[in-house]
Amino acid sequence: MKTWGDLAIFGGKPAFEKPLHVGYPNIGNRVALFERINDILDRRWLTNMGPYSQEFERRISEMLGVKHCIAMCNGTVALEIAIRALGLTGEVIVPSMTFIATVHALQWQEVTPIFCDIAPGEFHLDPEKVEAMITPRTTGIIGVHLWGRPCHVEALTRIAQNRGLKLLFDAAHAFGCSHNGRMIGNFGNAEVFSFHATKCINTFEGGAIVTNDDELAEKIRLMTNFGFGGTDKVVYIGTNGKMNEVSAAMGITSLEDFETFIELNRSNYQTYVRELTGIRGLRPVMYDEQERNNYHYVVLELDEAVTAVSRDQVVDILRAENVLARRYFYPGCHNMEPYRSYFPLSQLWLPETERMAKRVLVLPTGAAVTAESIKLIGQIIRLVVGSGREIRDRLKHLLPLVEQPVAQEPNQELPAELEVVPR
Ligand code: T4K
Repeated sequence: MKTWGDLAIFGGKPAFEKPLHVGYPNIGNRVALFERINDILDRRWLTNMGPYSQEFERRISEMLGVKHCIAMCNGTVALEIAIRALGLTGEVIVPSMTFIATVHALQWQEVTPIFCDIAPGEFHLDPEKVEAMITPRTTGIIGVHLWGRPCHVEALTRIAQNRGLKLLFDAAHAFGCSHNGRMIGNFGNAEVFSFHATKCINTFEGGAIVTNDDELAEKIRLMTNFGFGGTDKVVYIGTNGKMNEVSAAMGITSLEDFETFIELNRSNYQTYVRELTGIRGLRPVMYDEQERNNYHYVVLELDEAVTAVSRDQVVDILRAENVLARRYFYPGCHNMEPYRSYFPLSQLWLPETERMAKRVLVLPTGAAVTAESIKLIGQIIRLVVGSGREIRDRLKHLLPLVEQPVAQEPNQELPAELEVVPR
């Protein structure tokens, strides 16, 4: 058992020999995967809506009870295609408390992202603030089911219906989760999943758009394959968003082991909650046990006013111990380029996002950890918070390990390719 003087950040031996990663990939049954890959090679059908990609789509539709699933090469392209297929233009309301891809997908389509704050003490768009930010130029809302916890689906749906707006959900983190007993994937005009290596179901790189709207699904399929409506017949502007067969084979193999992945995540999450509950100034972010959850993101909220050590200091200390905790999603998209230059005053209307982005950290889970390693991580965090003042004072003499990017001035001279004036 360490004392705080033995912490690796002060020169002690790291608690873990090898780094423990957030987003350590789930692999599943290798034999089944290799069999499928051999089959792909034998068949010589490597991509372009092949049998594995069709099977992957079918399995997802069945699992979620959604009419259409269109598999994609990654979640970001899936967002871009969904934005385009929904006809979003002008302004779209979006949280800043998300991964940058949600926002870039809009800007990439030359749609202006309008950052809206999260609700106090929460992590999701505040529906009241969304309503207040609607202008004649607004065409849609993107809600994000952050860390697999569903956002305010009903309130956003009501607003979108009343105001004639499209509603898209970024469900990158929420595959296998439910809301009011209904699987995520069935809400809004469409929802987008990511199957990146770091997600609970992975296709190396991949994503999908799911929707119950036949016409929209048809449009998305065309857009995903260059607009081809038949051989040599292009009926629509499109791009290449297709999922290849090896990715689909990985996805199917992942799906077969999904319950095992979830069970491990759930057990890890419960161990973390046991180890980290009751520490003053710390709050594990809970899942709603009435719903289906993927338990894929273990998130901790830290109140520096109570713990004396800051969230960044805790992350530094953990990283020195080889626990590579992440600050998802610091510093908030509005503090990243090109958005901080477009909206230099946005911090003023995003106080809750600013506050929350400085308080949360995500801990390694899945196959990266064991119950023993979680207990050790819990002990380190307890120790650090228990000796918060002493550690804070001693850390003053050390340089931070994690980058501190917000203290710069907004970039006044953007590279030419970023000079897209918000329209
Ligand atoms: N919307 C939301 C809300 C999202 O969170 C994301 C993606 C998207 C949209 C877009 O979906 P995709 O286009 O990516 O399908 C990672 C992922 O690359 C990204 O997919 C994910 N969200 C985001 C939350 O996490 P980074 O920049 O943090 O990646 P990186 O390289 O730092 O890796 C993350 C952690 O995973 C590290 O601890 C290392 C570990 N790792 C990573 C890979 C690739 C592994 O252990 N093995 C691996 O193979 O973005």
